[in-house]
Amino acid sequence: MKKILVANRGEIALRVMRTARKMGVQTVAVYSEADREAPHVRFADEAVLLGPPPSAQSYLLGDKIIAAALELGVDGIHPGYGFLSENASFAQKVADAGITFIGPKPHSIEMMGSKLAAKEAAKKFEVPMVPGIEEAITDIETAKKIGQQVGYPILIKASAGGGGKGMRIVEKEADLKEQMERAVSEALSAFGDGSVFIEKYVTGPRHIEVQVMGDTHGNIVYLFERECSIQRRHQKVVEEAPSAILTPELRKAMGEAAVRVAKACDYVGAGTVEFLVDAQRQFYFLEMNTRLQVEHPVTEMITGLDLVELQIRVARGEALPFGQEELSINGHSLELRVYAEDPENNFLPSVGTLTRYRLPEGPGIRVDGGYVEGMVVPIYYDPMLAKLVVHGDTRAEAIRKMKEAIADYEVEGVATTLPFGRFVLDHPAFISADFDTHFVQQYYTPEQLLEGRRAEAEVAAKLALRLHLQHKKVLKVPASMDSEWKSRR
Ligand code: MV4
Repeated sequence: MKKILVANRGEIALRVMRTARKMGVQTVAVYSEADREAPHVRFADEAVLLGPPPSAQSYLLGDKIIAAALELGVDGIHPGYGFLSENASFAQKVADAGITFIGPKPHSIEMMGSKLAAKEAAKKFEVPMVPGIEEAITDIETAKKIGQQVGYPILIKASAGGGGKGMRIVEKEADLKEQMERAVSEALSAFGDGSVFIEKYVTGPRHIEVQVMGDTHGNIVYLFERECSIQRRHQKVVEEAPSAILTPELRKAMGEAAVRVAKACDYVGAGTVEFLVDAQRQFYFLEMNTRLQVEHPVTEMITGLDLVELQIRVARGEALPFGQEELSINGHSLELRVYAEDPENNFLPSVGTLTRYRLPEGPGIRVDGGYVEGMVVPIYYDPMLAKLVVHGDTRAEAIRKMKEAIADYEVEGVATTLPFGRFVLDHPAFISADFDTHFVQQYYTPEQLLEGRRAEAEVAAKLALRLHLQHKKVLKVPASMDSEWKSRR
């Protein structure tokens, strides 16, 4: 593989191209009119304009991207995350054009894209699943029966959904009919597929996912877990690896279950198997994401591996350069997603110009970003500015480092989720690792940040007062009295 096109933008496009360059592979960027000056375009060896800013007219134009790749003699396409990354027909078209799709095979993407097909496949491989049903249900009588079997509350999920889209909680049988009808019609309009299924609703679970990596020689390993319970409306905010609650036994059981899920869909490349873990530490398979995830850096930090390099190597047909026994966890890593969103104002996107933008640096600090000072944050795409990632020998050290890094991160011109990150890291429930997916809902109100700011303002005021008083004292010193203190200044 000599030339790779990255069908993405922003931080992930840059991150992929950095590894490609490190491996001596040429890079091609694609971009929209909003991204003409973007760092991923400047970094690439070549760049191709796709069209106007909206994704549907640029980053989602699979055929145009493939045509550009053919013209430039590209032999591999990396899709990043989002956009075309989990589009089986795009992966197929790339292969049909004689280009390597740096990711799983189209049929693996397709199988895991259907939550029902995924559950059916996983069930044959003895992967624990939430009590419920692995078939699409249409009639209310069947639904009632399942509800009675598993007990309320139950959750109706859309088969074509995922990542929290198309879910409905039903508290009691009396609500079932109405909620089912709504779920089906929502699934139809959102995904063009009205298939829904039912699971027992696990209350207060943790969301823990396992990174897997497979090659074309039938080897699949797990690269341990990421704890992703700190999320807001299905948008992850803080991720960490390893999870503070897994025992070595549970880690091995979940890792091996994840590998079985990957085997069930004939997986190649980097993938993530999502689990729920309940208060009794039982784990249940939820779904598999057939892409490199946003939060993959925390796995890289604790394993010392470059996941993009591994993706490229297995896409070239190389065998994984290690076996499961050779892998181990080193230290602890945290990631904070820095969004241009205002946490004091319901996380509304905060667009504007980065009038000041300085990144923290130091040992154990990594920032994966795609912005520089002076850039405008476009309204067309995900408003993530960067991922702030730290590594420490222990969880406590990682938390300490993250707090320092947040303090050293300077942004002016747009509001960001940095203060929200500070709130999370200061919270006793986070520090003691005693939290679940309801953390934000349970503990966060915008007033908490205002409190933090008041405390900061108080310190600033005290400092100002002290300086003022010192200054006054200096002024009072008569000019003739040349004290040692004065001459030293
Ligand atoms: C669940 C659940 C509770 N019980 N399934 C949300 C994302 C999607 N992957 C599945 N999700 C959930 N499925 C059962 N049977 C709770 C969630 C859930 C959740 C999961 C992971 C991370 C954050 C979450 C927030 C709310 C609900």
